[in-house]
Amino acid sequence: MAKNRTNTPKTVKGRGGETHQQASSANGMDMLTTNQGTVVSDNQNSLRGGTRGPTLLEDFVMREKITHFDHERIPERIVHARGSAAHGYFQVYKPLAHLTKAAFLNDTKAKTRVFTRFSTVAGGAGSPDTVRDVRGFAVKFYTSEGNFDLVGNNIPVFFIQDAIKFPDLIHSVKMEPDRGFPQAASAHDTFWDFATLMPESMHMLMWAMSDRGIPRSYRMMEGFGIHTFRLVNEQGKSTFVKFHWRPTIGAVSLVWDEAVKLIGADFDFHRRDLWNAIETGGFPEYELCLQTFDQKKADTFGFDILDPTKLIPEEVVPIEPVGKMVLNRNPDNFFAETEQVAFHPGHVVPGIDFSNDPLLQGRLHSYLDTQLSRLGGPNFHEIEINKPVCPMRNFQRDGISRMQVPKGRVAYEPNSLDNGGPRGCPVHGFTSFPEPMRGEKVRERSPTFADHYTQARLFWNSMTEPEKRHIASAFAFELAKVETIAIRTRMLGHLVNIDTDLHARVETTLGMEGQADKIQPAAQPKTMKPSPALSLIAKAPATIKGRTVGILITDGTDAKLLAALRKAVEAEGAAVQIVAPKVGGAKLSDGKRIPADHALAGGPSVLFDAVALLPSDEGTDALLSEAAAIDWLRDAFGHLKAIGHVPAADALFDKAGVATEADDGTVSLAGSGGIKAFVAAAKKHRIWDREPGLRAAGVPKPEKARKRA
Ligand code: HDE
Repeated sequence: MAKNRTNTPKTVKGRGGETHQQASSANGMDMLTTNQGTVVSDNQNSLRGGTRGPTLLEDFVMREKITHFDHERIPERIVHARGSAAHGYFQVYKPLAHLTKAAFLNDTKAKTRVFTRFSTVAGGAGSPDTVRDVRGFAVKFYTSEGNFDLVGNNIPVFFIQDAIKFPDLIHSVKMEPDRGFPQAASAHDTFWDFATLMPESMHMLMWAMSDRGIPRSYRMMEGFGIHTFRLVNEQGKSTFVKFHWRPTIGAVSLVWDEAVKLIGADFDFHRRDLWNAIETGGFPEYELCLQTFDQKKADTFGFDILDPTKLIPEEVVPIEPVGKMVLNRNPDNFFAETEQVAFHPGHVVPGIDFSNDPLLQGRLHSYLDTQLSRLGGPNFHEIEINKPVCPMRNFQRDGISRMQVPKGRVAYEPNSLDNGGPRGCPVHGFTSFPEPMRGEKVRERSPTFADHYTQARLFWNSMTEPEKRHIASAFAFELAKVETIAIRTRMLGHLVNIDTDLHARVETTLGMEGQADKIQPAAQPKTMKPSPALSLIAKAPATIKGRTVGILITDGTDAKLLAALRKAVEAEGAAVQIVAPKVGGAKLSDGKRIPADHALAGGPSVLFDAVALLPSDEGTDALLSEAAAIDWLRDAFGHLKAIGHVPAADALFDKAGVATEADDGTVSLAGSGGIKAFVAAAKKHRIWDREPGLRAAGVPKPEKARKRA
């Protein structure tokens, strides 16, 4: 057979009569075959009756190829359709035997393989990345005892308390069924109609409207398992647990105007960011942290640990870092891996167990069910990305796309014909924690789930002032897109119950003072002690590690300064990207030409975390008539970024209406210490003090006005 397939260079005729040297033959590469293994002679022309005649039905090569193509898509995920993933590993810091018998949480030497998929929730598979939405954070651990999936989000609470409401929630946020829009957006009537009729969603709404809804990068966001789970140790002792992921380079977000503009500048911003970081060796890392507690402690919380709309403040139960996940390899094939990966909260290993959270309980049904339609049948566990790495044997048989070829007569158990066959094992097998059960069969929610405002208020009270502004303006933005006035006034009524300052900011930004509905809470909200750990800004590390600094250059840019700036930025673990009027690059002051990463027209400043403008005098003259250059600077300023500049750029600042010494984020790079000061400013991530001078939305109402209202 091999002999028949030796490569002999071959010249084939193209459609237009041109000739192609067939790469496979010419380069000694494998020959192209059909799916049945027959070598294809010509992949350019279908079989015709005469060169100008009809295509023949007989052409099995073309028909196989096109039939396969016609069936390339599988149903996209009904939620979390848009996502990106990466391979990596997880390693535990020290054995957790006191908490769990799970092997991968006890063996400090084991590098457990993982596959992690990040996603948005509402949009379709082709929707943009930087929309306001919750992000999925799903990790598949291929452990020595089977796959464990931690299928979480970047927000620690959820909209609803009971799985039976999930289809309603998702239908309300998806495109409205009659008109087919808006895509990937909560800012429309049906979402807010539903949410305002479901007071239990109030806490989650606060998070979704906060900066958490617009993360800067999948590499820079936290993850949460949300529900209370159980860890069970060798002695059978159960400990409640909440799972957290913390990115080691800090969690930071976009600003709203930037997120909106990014949708135009780079539809795939998060996907590209994750891919590029891994390709260039900047491997994303996240610490797995646990909050563990027992029932006695839980009884002191004042809320129900089975209620997924509640979190446990870290100040009440500290989080303990127990291990690290490193994502160090991009998928080889997006479809085969990222698209076909099947997560399921029910994929657990001995030592990890569920609680009775009614949302979690419903999820335990949904994820297996959804794979049946998405992946075509019950054998999706045989797809490469879903296969456990430990042995997998049982008597399940057949079904669509069965890959395994089980041997022998026996497909049942017990059997006496196949004594070597697999049997259940009470010692190593998964055993459920024997939680005592009692109660009547009811469709009823526990009264301990009734408080819908206390933690929404806790979240608000734990925010810094910039974060409060963003939350208030996000509510106002979304409600302004809601056409039905009654829905807006209903939401204003809920905001009164959450916090009067928040309500005042939103009603003023909307211009709807005094129109809030009166809403009687089911349980009177309480005021909890603020939890500073809930604020992103308060705990943002001073770093530019993993960030990108965009530098605008022109012909004649000071080569020495550029080199020094690049060195300083890269020394901090950040990347530099060069933007020039033309992608061919620019000739620097030393006569050398350097290429650009972006042409100015395709490299707006929204793509970068901090920017520097290093044009020459002549370069500035040319940039003054480039709207893209003015927008570059204006947007960087408006998006509160650190901006380094040289005196030659002054005229550009004038034209953009930005002062060269506007604040400590606009830094002259010319003098000594300029680069250091710029890096220090960039490490703040944003110059928050600049914001009130730029945007009135969401600012607190003057005290007097509030009292009057
Ligand atoms: Fe999901 N969810 N979900 N979800 N979810 C799915 O499973 C569902 C919920 C989450 O990258 C689906 O394979 C129900 C909470 C992530 O492939 C589906 C309920 C949390 C992903 C499904 C919830 C999540 C999904 C769609 C309410 C955070 C993407 C396709 C009871 C803890 C996983 C699929 C990936 C995906 C059902 C609520 C996280 C339909 C019924 C709460 C990260 O099975």
